[in-house]
Amino acid sequence: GTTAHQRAFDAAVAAEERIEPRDWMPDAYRATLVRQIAQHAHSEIIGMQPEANWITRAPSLRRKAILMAKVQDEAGHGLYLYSAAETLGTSRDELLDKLHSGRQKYSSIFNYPTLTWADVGAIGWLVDGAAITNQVPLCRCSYGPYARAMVRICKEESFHQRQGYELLLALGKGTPEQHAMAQDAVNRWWWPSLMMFGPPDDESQHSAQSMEWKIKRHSNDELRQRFVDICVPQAESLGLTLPDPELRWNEERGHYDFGPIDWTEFWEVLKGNGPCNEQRITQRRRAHDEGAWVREAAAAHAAKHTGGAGG
Ligand code: FAQ
Repeated sequence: GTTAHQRAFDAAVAAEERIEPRDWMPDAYRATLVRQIAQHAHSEIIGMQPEANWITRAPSLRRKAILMAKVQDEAGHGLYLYSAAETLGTSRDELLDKLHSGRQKYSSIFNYPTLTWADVGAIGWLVDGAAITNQVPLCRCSYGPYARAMVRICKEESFHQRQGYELLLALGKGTPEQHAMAQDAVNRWWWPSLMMFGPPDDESQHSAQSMEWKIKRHSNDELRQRFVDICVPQAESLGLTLPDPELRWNEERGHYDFGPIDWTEFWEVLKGNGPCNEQRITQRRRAHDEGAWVREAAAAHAAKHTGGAGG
């Protein structure tokens, strides 16, 4: 039979109340949140790599300062999210260990290379744009710490998206070479950005349950459609095209129709076979190993300042 705990949990979710760390929650709810929040945190940290690739080569001091601030924000987002995951009873060490050993995922999008400066713009416009579309509804997630982390993250993501849009606008209205570089970047990032929303609804194993628990508020396909509808007019004002000949307004649906997504490519990237999977995880492990002395020093410092009893 249903326990009193389960009934209280169901009632809280139904009433749009927040579930907090000390509240009782079903084990599967906890496990789903750890899975999603950890994957999200890992994405922020791994997501620093493609853009960091261009910090030393940013074309001006202004662009360099903006890009450094953005990449630093992503580190911050990763830290809020690891903290949110820790409220569910996992440790950061455990989560990082799962990332490094391939037992937890990070977003497919960060396994693509940043070949030109225009990629920094395309990431801001499309990747951060997709992230915002996905994450604004997560501000209403039933789990309090995740929902609250999302509020601040979304504000910062909006700045990131504007930064990318403005960068692409400068290139799009620049020389023919700059315009071509911007168009090439958009051509390469468009389809992988649509894959960020996850598999189609009929192949999304977690969606139905996550929506019932009010962790997810919309299905993967709903959010993907919302993103396409936002991007089409933005591409027009950028003077750029989206690489999909089937993209057209559907009066009846009130949405843009778009061409088929290459789901084989998506699943291959998830299996580790994307263009940069190996490079990203190798770099992540190296950064972690090289940071060992900082963690040890911080722990020693903390132990000293809590009366020396710690360890
Ligand atoms: N990549 O049953 P579903 C950012 C996995 S934005 C990799 O539909 P769910 C900002 C999924 O985990 C990116 N794996 O799963 C930024 C599951 O496998 P599992 C991060 C994916 O959870 C910008 C399986 O496929 N944002 O970082 C992907 O209901 C620029 C079946 O899928 C978030 O993580 C994918 N694209 O829905 C940073 C947002 N899609 O776990 C730096 C929060 C699906 O059983 C620079 N997450 N999978 O092994 C979510 O909203 C959801 O987890 C979805 C997936 C929508 C991603």
